[in-house]
Amino acid sequence: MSIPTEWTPTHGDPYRPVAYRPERMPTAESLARAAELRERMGRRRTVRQFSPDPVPDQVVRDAIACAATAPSGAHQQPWTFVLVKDPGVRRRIRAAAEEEEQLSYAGRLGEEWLEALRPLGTDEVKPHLTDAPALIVVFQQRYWLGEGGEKRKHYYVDESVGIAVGMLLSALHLSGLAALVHTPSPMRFLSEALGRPVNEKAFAVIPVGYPADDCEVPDLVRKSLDQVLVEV
Ligand code: IYR
Repeated sequence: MSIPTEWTPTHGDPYRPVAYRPERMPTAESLARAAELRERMGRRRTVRQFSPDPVPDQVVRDAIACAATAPSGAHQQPWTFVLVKDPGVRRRIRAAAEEEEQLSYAGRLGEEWLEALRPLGTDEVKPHLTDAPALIVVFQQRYWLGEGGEKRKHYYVDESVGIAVGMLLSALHLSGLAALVHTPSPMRFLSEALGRPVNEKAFAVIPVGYPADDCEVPDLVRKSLDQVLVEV
């Protein structure tokens, strides 16, 4: 293995392969780990009622570091994670999100969308944005912006950031924290509230914390493996 160095843009660099020889996991261990992981992941629930109890900062930072190991188009790693703990900033984000959601739930979403959401019990009130002790606001870098203002295309940005968010949710859950993927629409206000550069676009707001003592979740059933897997 080469010694890891600080990342700098690799655009146009030659291909420089290095050996990759991970130790092969014995099948019995693979089976045991896979079954355990399936069981643990099956216990993850999206939480909308959070305890205000603080979470260990390092657990959240480690989860973000896990997310940032995601594969990405041309390895461009087109993501920025903004960790917001400041109560004033969280209050401003909540106020702006609720302003948009009021319009959404009052009709902007349309009847079909509102019916799809009904079993989830969501509405325009978003207490999780101020109750959860931390928000991770995920931004996608739509293009690369150099210090002198040069721009370069980024590829498969939605897919890359989506994969990273999946890995973030897994890492948070397996580290004992609850989370919610919140996508207020439109999300432009987040760039302003967090002073992000023009090449970044908000992707999701992820409140993180512990479930409230009286937390409830919808009585959801997941599709069975048979319903989602086709083997050919
Ligand atoms: N963004 C709104 C509406 C919403 C949309 C979907 I699709 C959801 O799965 C849940 C909610 C909100 O956050 O309430």
